[in-house]
Amino acid sequence: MALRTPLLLAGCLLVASFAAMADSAHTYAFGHAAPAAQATRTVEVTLQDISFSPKSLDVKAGETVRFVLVNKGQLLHEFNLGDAAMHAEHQKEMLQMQASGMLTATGMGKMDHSAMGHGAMMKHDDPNSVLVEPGKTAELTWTFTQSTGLEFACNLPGHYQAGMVGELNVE
Ligand SMILES: [Cu+2]
Repeated sequence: MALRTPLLLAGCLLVASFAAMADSAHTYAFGHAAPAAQATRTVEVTLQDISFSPKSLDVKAGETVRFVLVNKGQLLHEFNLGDAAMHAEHQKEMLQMQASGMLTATGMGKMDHSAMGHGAMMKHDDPNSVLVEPGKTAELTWTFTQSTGLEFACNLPGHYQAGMVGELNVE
């Protein structure tokens, strides 16, 4: 039995890394994730219950921006870059993740190995999004490639509808 657990873990990691590779191949018309070292500008965004500060952001096409995301609330929040249609889609996924126990109101749910196959398919690792637990700080660095109108949003169930969304103008 001593050998069995590491083997199982290795299997899980393998599944996870394949999924991550598939996801990183996913492309976005408005840009791509970048290493923080490439950023030419840092923007701090505060996440609260339930809003963002500042409420809108302006960036330039071609700019690589390091977003520093400070969760000063009591709830789990997300910072997600996309257009309104992308956010609507992601909200459906987040609802499923919450229903399955992967996400709770305040953090990531417990990992249940019996649901591993299911969980790997639904895990939250989109390159344009980061989850920030209460009291924590996270980062997302993104290169914006073309001028467009985007939104930065929290897609946790009910948060977008409660106003946790801001305009992100790429000029
Ligand atoms: Cu939120």
